[in-house]
Amino acid sequence: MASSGMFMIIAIVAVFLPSILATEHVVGDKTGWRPGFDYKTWAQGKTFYVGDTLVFKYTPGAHNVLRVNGTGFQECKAADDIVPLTTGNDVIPLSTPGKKWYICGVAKHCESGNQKLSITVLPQLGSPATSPSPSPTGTTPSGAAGDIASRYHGLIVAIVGVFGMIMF
Ligand SMILES: *[C@@H]1O[C@H](CO)[C@@H](O)[C@H](O)[C@H]1NC(C)=O
Ligand SMILES: [Cu+2]
Repeated sequence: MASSGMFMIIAIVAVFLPSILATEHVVGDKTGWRPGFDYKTWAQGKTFYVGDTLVFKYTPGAHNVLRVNGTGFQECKAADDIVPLTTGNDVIPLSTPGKKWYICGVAKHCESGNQKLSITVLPQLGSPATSPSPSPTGTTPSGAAGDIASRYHGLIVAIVGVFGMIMF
């Protein structure tokens, strides 16, 4: 009979793994944050989850990062009271789901250089709003949630479910 300590360990891993595996997205990858890069295509190849972070890398002073709304994104305009990020290694935690928009506020980088990023942040599977509670049968979400499950959460739910079944 396997020890319940084993189950405890797996349960603890299941709880903490999402934060350990939270993805750091370096905007533009090796290119970083500058005009003339296709951030739209860059973002299309990625999935962003609550708990992940965005990192904007650039030479300090050459660019900045402004969080804007959808209108500001289209028009390359930030609200007057928005404080730009300027360190050149700006880390932004994605703490809520939904659409997020960022632009560079230096010169005409946004207007002329298309230096702007729009992303959609998905809720973390495992949060009460989206997650079916782990069931003893170890079922994983399917359909629309399938791509989320394919990352790691579904697997963890399945493992915990199966072990729970074996041990109790
Ligand atoms: C978007 O931000 C601008 C300020 O840049 C503000 O005037 C406008 O009301 C905002 N729009 C929405 C839909 O919140
Ligand atoms: Cu810029």
